[in-house]
Amino acid sequence: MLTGAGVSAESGVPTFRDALTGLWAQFDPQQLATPAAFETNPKLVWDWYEYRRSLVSKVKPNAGHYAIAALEDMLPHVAVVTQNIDGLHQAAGSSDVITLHGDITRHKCFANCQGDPTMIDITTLEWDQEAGPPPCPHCGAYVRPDVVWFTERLPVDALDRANALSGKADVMLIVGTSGVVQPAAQMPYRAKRFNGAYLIDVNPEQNAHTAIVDLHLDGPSGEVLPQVIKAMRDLP
Ligand code: BV8
Repeated sequence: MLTGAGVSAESGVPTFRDALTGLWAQFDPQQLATPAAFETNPKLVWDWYEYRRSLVSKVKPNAGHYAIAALEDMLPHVAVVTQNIDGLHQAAGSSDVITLHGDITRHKCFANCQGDPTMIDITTLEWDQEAGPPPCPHCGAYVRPDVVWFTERLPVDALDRANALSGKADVMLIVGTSGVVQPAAQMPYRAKRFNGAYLIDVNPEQNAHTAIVDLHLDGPSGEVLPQVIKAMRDLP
């Protein structure tokens, strides 16, 4: 699987562009989700992630996440490569999830003062939350969310494993992604080029991958994927 924000839309998690509401509405995501933006205005970026983190803490996986998890009992090996930072695939029971862009519930030192990554448990910290991000208890640098920002390198192990699995996929289900952000958007091309994989896109809209897929399932993943599971179960 390659999944994006669309698979979590029916759980109430705003897609990346929709998350730009209220005081963040006037910003382009690539302006906010960058180390430069955090250095320039740590409170603005921190508060945006705290807003999204509070949203994610209130939602549950939807039927699309559960259908993806159910595939594990029906197929020899299912892996989920996700761009999402909401942890909903894991919450739905998917056991092999590669989080290419990190996890909004985790935090680390912006300077990685104890080595990359220097994870920080913010529940153990006391600070003036109105002032923005807490200081790192080791070095005093700001604490940041453990997500991959634009211009930052993806976690090497996650990217290597995602590339390896994509290169030997027989089937790739592409769910809920506009297919714009790199290198995640490369995975379907790798699957097709290196293993002639059958590509299936689940998305109510055309997107950057529509041109290369073998099958486009035009609908919300929370409705389409349970039907796919049912059809597989009803197979003679
Ligand atoms: C890097 C974490 C380099 C933080 C994110 C090559 C060409 C051009 C540009 C680049 C390139 N290589 C690198 C770049 C730059 C950049 C990039 O790709 N820019 C794009 C915009 C052109 N990439 C990077 O900077 C990456 N880093 O390359 O480092 C490097 C290399 C060496 C040394 C140093 C550096 C890092 C990219 C990661 C950025 N972090 N997220 C956070 O979330 O805040 S990206 C973030 O945006 C998400 O994780 C996701 O990846 C992306 C949003 O895309 P989608 O998930 O697809 O969501 P979107 O809203 O766009 O679309 C939703 C879709 O769902 C729609 O199609 C909709 O129709 C559909 N949908 C809606 N409802 C449903 C549905 N589908 C099904 N069911 C529904 N119900």
